[in-house]
Amino acid sequence: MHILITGATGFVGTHLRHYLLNKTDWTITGTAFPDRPPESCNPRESCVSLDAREKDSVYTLLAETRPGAIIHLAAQSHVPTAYKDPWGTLENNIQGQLNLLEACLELDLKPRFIVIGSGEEYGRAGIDSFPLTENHLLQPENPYSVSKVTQDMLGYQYFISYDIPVIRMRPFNHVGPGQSPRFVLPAFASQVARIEAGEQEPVLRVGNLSPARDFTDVRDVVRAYHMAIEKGEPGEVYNLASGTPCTIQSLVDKLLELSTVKIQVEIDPDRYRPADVPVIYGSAEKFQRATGWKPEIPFKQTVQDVLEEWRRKVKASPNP
Ligand code: A2R
Repeated sequence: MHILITGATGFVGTHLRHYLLNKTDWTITGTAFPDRPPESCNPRESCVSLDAREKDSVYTLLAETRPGAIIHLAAQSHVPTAYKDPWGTLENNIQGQLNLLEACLELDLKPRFIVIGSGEEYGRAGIDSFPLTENHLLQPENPYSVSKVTQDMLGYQYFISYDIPVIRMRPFNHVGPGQSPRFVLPAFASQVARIEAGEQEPVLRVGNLSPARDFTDVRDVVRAYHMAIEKGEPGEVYNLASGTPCTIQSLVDKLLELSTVKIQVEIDPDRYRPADVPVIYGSAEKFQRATGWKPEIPFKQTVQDVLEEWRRKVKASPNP
């Protein structure tokens, strides 16, 4: 089996490539943005530059590689950036996926195509709707989640219209080593590591601590994507979630528990988002029934691993 992974050098893509190289005998083509050269490759993978917005480049790559599966991870994945540049996010996320689907059509390819949506597609929901199932209304509240609803629906449409075996995933928040400090856990863990190293005054600057989110370790997420390829039902949509809400406050508490020094917490209004959905958590029961997947890594372990990662980074190079 040959698999194409777009966005292969991103947070999830990096874990996914390592996972698949360890657990399968598949060969991989991984794509990275043209101005971010791919890291060195394992003999079973080739790394290529691709801007998924460029139709001809996508067509050429698919014609050359003719993958049996595609996991399309390439996306503008950061909500605050989506507020700053809504069209950039919509264009990037929709165009990239459309190019891949159209290329499959033109080349008469039928790869198992994993479309990555988001738990954010559900937006705000009444308190009695939790945990959210796949049947819940989609009410996206920011440009990023609108782009994800569109990717999700495009995937469905190409399955219905052209029988491309698209399997749609709606992962809720995922966290773990390697995530950019633009995201909440590494943003806080990097500060704690700097404080411990004496590089920052002992004040942790945070945004709104009250929202509750559903966190799954990225290593459980990539295991799920592998299972989706093997056992997911084409045309179906699956949530990927822990099923447990966790407030940002409790995430901060876990970090403070693990810290070796005493730290004060200070609210920074600049870190607030225009609209923060108060609670989101989902049910992955449908996916569990289809594949047997369950998250395995406890959240405390994830927090510990991310903090350790930042301790190493700060030690290796001050102000990483
Ligand atoms: O934005 P960059 O320079 O970090 O590059 C990202 C890349 N990417 C693209 N590659 C090719 N053509 C494009 N038009 C394009 N747009 C973005 O995809 C980055 O290397 C990768 C995505 O990785 P992350 O931002 O680290 O996202 P993550 O957390 O790995 O999420 C993977 C998927 C995305 O669809 C998210 O929306 C979803 O899971 O949560």
